[in-house]
Amino acid sequence: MKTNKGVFITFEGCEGCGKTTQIGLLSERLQKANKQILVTREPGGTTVGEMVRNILIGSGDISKMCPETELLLFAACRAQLVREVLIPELKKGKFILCDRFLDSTTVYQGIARQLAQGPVKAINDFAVGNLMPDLTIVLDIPSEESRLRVQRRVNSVPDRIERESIDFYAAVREGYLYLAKELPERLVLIDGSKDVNEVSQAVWEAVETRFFK
Ligand code: T5A
Repeated sequence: MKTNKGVFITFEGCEGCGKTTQIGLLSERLQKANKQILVTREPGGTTVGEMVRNILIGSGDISKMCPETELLLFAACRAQLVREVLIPELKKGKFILCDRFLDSTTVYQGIARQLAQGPVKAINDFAVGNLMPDLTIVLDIPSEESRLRVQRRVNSVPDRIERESIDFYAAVREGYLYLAKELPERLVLIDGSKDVNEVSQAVWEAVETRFFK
């Protein structure tokens, strides 16, 4: 059921796939089209969410965190973001661009961490209520490229999840490819290894086709 009059677009993909870059470029194009934009992210986007983000991917030693705890903390951030920000802002008619949403949990905790799909889906459903993205852009890059982009980042130490093995990166990529195949009506798969401008054009075409034609 659609509970809003705005447009909710999420960006997904593995580490360093270019979500932040593409959200910035899409935001510029939408502003030129006189749309009201809100950019947000997960985990985070609210005071509570940013505090939980610090636990999840901050610098504290949480090497003992089990996958179940991780799942619940990501879901807690999402529940807060949905109710505090997304629903009210969509009701105002905004275009919301969100860096990650429930598909990240399905892929990272469900597929890559191998938690049981049933509980992951139930917790995801509980966190989002009935709010689903109108469109999800999945930026696909090879796992090796993903790792290289993380390592090349200046002034940034890889976080706990970014320090995972290449097998974990590969499982994340495969997870997104699987989801894009399963849910073609919502997920659009875009080759994120192309030049930034080419990727941006592909993102724009996906948005234009859905919301401006
Ligand atoms: N997570 C999150 C879960 O496990 N479960 C969940 O439910 C949720 C919500 C979040 C972490 O939490 C996990 C997933 C993540 O591990 P984060 O810090 O928010 O961590 O990091 P990411 O979402 O992974 O985002 P990044 O900032 O690492 O990457 P982006 O935003 O995808 O990529 P971007 O735009 O910053 O680009 C990365 C680099 O690549 C270059 C950029 O210049 C930059 O240097 N680049 C390109 N280079 C070549 N060609 C292109 N087309 C390029 N586009 C960008």
